[in-house]
Amino acid sequence: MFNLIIFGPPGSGKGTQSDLLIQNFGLIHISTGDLLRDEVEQQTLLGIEAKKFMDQGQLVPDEVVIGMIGSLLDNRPKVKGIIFDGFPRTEAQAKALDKLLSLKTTEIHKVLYLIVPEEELENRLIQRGKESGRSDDNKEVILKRIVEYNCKTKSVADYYESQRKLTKVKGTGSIAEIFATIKSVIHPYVKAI
Ligand code: B4P
Repeated sequence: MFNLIIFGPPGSGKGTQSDLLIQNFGLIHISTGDLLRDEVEQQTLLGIEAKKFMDQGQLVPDEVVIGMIGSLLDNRPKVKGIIFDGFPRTEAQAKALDKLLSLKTTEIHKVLYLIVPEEELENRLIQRGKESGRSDDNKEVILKRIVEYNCKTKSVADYYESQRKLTKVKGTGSIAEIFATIKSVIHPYVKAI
């Protein structure tokens, strides 16, 4: 089993590159952003609570997100590997993930850190907001999400650096160029399909 975290600030391309990884490597994809948006759309209790945080550009509380991932992993049969996209976003989430995976006698093997300058992040998300109408992709909320990332999420990279699992990847350039770099990093761990 090969477990990968795709890490980076909002708009760095985590979702975009995850889609290519699924197509090329047959890994299972777990995106906490997508899971939370599904809950919001279905107007579940969790979704109603989560929306309040998401619309303010804040992180959803750890216990909510960790609980969601915990039950998801429990319901997964054995798979070739998992891409975690947008999770963990705090050190508490990272430690909880290590625990959940060790119960399944597995671990995180690699963390890819997409590096993108702040101005480019803002431009990408403003553009996506125009095209998709996502309620958190407007300038005011985008700036709050970037602050939240800098305060609570960025340091998660140090957690994985200390475990020697972190690889920084230049997240600017064409989507294909970035994916080519990612492929070269993960090839030793997992075969393409
Ligand atoms: P997410 O859904 O994870 O959203 P994101 O960080 O904004 O997007 P991502 O980095 O995946 O960017 P994408 O590829 O789409 O989170 C949304 C919210 O959910 C959070 O703010 C938080 O409230 C909550 N949440 C989620 N997980 C949580 C957790 N673990 N704990 C607590 N709260 C949590 O790319 C963005 C745009 O850039 C796209 O339009 C794409 O087309 C474009 N793009 C991508 N690559 C490009 C490239 N190379 N060049 C030009 N454009 C590119």
